[in-house]
Amino acid sequence: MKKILVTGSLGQIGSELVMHMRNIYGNDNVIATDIRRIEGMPAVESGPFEIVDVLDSKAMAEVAKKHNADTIIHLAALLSAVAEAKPVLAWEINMGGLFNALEVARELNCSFFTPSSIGAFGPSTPKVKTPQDTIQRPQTMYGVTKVSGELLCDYYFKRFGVDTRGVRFPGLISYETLPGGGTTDYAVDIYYEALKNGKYTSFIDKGTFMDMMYMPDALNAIVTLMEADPKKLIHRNAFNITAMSIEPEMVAAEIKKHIPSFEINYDVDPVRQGIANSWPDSIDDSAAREEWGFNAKYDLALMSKDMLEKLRVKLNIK
Ligand code: AKB
Repeated sequence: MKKILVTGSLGQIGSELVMHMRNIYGNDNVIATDIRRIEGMPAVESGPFEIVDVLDSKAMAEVAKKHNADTIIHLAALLSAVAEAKPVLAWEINMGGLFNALEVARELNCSFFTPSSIGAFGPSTPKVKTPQDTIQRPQTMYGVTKVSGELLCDYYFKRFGVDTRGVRFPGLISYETLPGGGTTDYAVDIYYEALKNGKYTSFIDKGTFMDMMYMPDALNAIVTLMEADPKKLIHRNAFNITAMSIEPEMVAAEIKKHIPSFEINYDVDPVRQGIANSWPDSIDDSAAREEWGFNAKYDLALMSKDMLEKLRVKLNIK
């Protein structure tokens, strides 16, 4: 990776990934793009930034050519809850954007990364230690776009030789940028509310296990996979990766170690609960460990400590 173009770079993953990769590859070598420009954001201010709507394939190709991109990290997509509320738009953005980005990668001979998700599984998938290769019949529009995306990336590799790679991300937790409209968002909101109000009302019910990961591990995973020896990659586009399988009571118990008066209660959102119920409780990431050495550093305890410390500073709470 020498010149890396990132789409959706002001979103939850992109805003941190751009800064992480600029530290590794140099500010000028990571071209941040997004559908809008937000002045003051580090990804906008610290290196090249271009407005790109991923549905405008011509504009995307022009920007990639202008900067001599050799790698595309395609992040622009709608998350699960928003996609369920706006399924037509979700198909357009998640599939149309991906198709356009893959075409640019094909034309310019770029390496390519795009994330899939635990949302690519469905109710008929084995729920515990979900295998790398298994039944994928999701019943959400998000899931449909994620499985289709995995297949499309496989196709571009096999048919056109595009060096496509990807992971199935679990819920991602970070203190920098909020996720927008996911099912796993409770696991981010809870830390903000713990510090601001000392209590949290969860839209996901107690006992609902889902895989999660702290953002630093997710950023490392992207870079490690993209730098991995291609000869060792058997799965390429849809590696299961995880750091922890948790449910709301476990997060609350961890927060209580730092804020003893913290309280959690529940007002379950049937849509997001339904989505969560259709996802695995835990996934098996042994293929990622074996093929490219994936290894998450943060467990729930380490992540919670860091989240609370960093958010205290960000929110200016003593
Ligand atoms: C979501 O909840 O939609 C995402 C995901 C797990 O893909 N965080």
